[in-house]
Amino acid sequence: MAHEFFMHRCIERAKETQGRVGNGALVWSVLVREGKIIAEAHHRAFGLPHAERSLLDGIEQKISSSDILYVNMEPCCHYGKTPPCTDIIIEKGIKHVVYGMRDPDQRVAGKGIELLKAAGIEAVGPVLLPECERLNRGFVSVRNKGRPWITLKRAQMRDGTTANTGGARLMITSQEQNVWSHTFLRSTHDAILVGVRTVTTDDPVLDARFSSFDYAQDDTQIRYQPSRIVLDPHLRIPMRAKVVSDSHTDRTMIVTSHVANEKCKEALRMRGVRVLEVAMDSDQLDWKDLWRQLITPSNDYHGLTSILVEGGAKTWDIFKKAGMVDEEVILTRCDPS
Ligand code: AOF
Ligand code: ZN
Repeated sequence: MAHEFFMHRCIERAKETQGRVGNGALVWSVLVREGKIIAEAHHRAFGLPHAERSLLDGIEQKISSSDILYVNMEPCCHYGKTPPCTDIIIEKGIKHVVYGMRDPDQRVAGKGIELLKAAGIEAVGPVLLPECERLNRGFVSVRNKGRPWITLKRAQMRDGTTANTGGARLMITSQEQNVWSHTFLRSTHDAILVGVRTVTTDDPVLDARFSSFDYAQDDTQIRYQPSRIVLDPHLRIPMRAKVVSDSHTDRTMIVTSHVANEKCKEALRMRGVRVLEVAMDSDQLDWKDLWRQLITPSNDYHGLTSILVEGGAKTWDIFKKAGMVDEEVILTRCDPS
């Protein structure tokens, strides 16, 4: 029971790191002495020390043999951008580790747990496995399938219609539904994706402005803003569209083809937009190429692990036909109008 209690804490707080760790895992760690948390730390951002290392590096008290280290993912045992967490756990004299799930990264994949056990450390887990896997569904998807976790979101009237026939913007969801979807969908994915037609009709901002997440006790900003991805094979996006002209253009990625207008590409790049040139055969996306570009860090881009596809109808179809859907959420207007 106690193990679940502290693991739950790791999971809840690890959610705060959404959007900050690039293509990495959301990880939080707590150190418990005689039933009380005496220290906690997380993997703050891409390239920075991991949760367990941050925690153990920062602790001044001597570790006692009954202290328990909780972490929602198996401690790593590889040299990546930072040294192995298993090293510092052993070095500092931790004798009990409770982990939430195995790390699916091939460099770890159970070897972290084996290493701890071989060093005489008790390693207990998995604990709250479904919750831990749900939290890191993006990271697991990238490591196991080579593509981000994809959620499709649709808003529809009670009769199933989703748009005005004339192509004008149609507001379907209530304010309450907007708060829900900004809090539980937009704020829990690394990026929101739409087709260029949605941009030309709705001119959306694609942010999480109605999110009810705010600030944690330690001032960690929980509300982060997801990246914005526009599928635009022929580069039809108007230069006045908000996603390429507001003050957050660095959060925008346009997915286009190699043959689209070079001048437009350059103009967008000058504004700070990331333009991804993806192989396409008569509008058929080369998915492998797209996923590779989105999940792979390069220079100041750290990759992503989850995408919320918001529309419109053509874009949903493309994703559904290709089988690129992990979860589907349909919001239906509740009042009779
Ligand atoms: C942990 N604790 O807090 C995290 C882990 O490139 P690096 O060095 O940041 O390593 C990334 C890998 O480390 C990632 O793929 C995953 O296997 C693990 N993440 N492990 O023990 C942490 N974030
Ligand atoms: Zn680590």
